[in-house]
Amino acid sequence: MARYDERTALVVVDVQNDFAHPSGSLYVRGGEEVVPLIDREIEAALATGALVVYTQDWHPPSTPHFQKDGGIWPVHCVQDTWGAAFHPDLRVEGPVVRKGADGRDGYSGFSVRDPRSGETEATELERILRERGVERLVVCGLATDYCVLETVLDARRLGFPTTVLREAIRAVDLQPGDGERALERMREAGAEIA
Ligand code: VGL
Ligand code: ZN
Repeated sequence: MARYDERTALVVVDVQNDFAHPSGSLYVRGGEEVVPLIDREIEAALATGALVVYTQDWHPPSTPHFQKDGGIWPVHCVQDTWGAAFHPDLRVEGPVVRKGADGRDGYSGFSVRDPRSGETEATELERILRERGVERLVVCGLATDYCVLETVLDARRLGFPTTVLREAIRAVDLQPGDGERALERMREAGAEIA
């Protein structure tokens, strides 16, 4: 269990059916195992008055992010579908940041990317954290080698001391070892892997 206080926020990355449920279209192996662990973190965070923020991958039905439209991923987390909904056992009590609503994508909770021009733009995540006086982050969720990785790298660029909850993340591992390499990159960026 991480330590929480009013200057710490727990960031819960993409704990959605398509990643966390065994019948999800981009199921991350072991994804459902992190849900009870994350719920315990959420409870501990809320008990100390810490903010809990959630991100949600939120794609339109067609986007260059999907294989069928020229990208690499099976269709997943399409807006307002079962796959995009949070896992039913996840306790949701805090602001939700949706990424990709307008067809932009990218993996970080802090920014979205225009798939054609490559330009990036901030989401509301940083503003939410700064407005509440958050100084330090604890990150968990899915997937280690994509959205967790990019969210943590952005958090470090923005200067937040960041702890990653190793037991409460899982990797896609398109290539064996991707998850381990992602952990190494997060460590090199100054994140604490707990
Ligand atoms: C993610 C692949 C595609 C993630 C999102 O949440 O890590 N991975 N879209
Ligand atoms: Zn996605």
